[in-house]
Amino acid sequence: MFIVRWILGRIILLLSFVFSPRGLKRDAQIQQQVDEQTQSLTLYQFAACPFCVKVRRQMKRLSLNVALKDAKVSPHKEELLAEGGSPKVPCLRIEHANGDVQWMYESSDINEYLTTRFAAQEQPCQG
Ligand SMILES: N[C@@H](CCC(=O)N[C@@H](CS)C(=O)NCC(=O)O)C(=O)O
Repeated sequence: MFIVRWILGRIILLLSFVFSPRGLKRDAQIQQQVDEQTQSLTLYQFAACPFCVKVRRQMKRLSLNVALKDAKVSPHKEELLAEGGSPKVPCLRIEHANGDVQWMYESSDINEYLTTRFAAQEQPCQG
């Protein structure tokens, strides 16, 4: 069973690499602002988890530089369980401006949050 899951994981990673989405292009100044905002985000994830791949692909599409933490290894694994409340991945840790920390589970919810927050910050139309 472990071998089958391992092979499936490698296939997922290979397909994701081959069909890697294009990242949207922003004006350098806007991208810098986005990079500053994404410093308060961290994705707890496993490399070959299909739900994590789904979120990472959306981050690539939106050109978001978000820190990744492998939740299979210490101390990230323990952090996720103790602070997030569940060992499940993907989980997005969001540090709000007022210092509050939110732990967002569910790949669809994470992608919706990222899209709502960042998709509008694209390269403005020229002319
Ligand atoms: N519905 C969830 C599914 C996430 C999920 O099943 N993640 C698996 C890894 S692929 C996991 O965290 N398993 C470990 C656990 O449940 O403790 C999503 O879309 O994010």
